[in-house]
Amino acid sequence: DIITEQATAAASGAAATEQFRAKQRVEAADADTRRVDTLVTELLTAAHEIIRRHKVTYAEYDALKSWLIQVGEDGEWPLFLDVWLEHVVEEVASESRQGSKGTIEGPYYVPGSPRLPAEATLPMREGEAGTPLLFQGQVTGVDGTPLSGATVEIWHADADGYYSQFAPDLPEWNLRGTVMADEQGHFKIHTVEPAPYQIPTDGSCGKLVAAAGWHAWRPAHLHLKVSAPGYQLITTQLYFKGGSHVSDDIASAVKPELILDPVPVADGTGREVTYDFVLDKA
Ligand code: MBD
Ligand code: FE
Repeated sequence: DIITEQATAAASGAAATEQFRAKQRVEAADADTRRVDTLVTELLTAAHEIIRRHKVTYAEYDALKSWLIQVGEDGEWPLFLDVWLEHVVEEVASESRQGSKGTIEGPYYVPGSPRLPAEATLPMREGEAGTPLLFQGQVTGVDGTPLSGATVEIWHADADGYYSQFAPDLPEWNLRGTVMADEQGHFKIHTVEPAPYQIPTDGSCGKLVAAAGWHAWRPAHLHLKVSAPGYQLITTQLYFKGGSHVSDDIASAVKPELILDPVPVADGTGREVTYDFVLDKA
């Protein structure tokens, strides 16, 4: 494992690259020649047209070349692709699904988080910062059938916006867990509210953001993978109503159906929200 000892773009990028390699779905060698020809030809043709239309100079071409080299050296290809392209891949992949909305996975998922019972507190440090959050709900099929054997995998940033295994000095599974819902598909997860997340500003993606005059923020979010035997897994994220950057996510991954509106709990110690997941048959 790459141990993330520094809070730098290169350190989190190296960890994200290693995670991606471990779960990679398709090898280039498996690809269909005609499909590769079509997709790559169209991509290059689009680039050629942009170069002509904007009369791209050699200085700009060289700036692009050195930036692309640097993205690789920083290990930021997973970050770049997930922030600026994945949302459209997800849109296409989920076109025909009827159940709950999904959205992008992003670069910071790690499989194999600790298995927890239907009501559980996520692994966290003593005195973990952030407003306590009770996130509860039920997993059903499209026809309303409660799904026994459902699991709710959840991972999210801490109150400083850091993900365990991608930033230094955090316990390995901090704010990550695999919750086994009960026979009726119910789950109750105790955690803390995450902070908005700023993509690393000291690497090549940060350089692009600054050069283009953009901002680097994602709204605070919970990441989830929800599944049950015989049903399609959904990968999604949930956001918080009224939070910063809900309407200008750098990763374009917010959908109206994914916005939570938690209410204060009676004893005043935190907030709670109910959100149900509806899965399509496999
Ligand atoms: C994140 O936390 C994230 O969810 C995405 C999609 C990209 C960068 C950081
Ligand atoms: Fe995230």
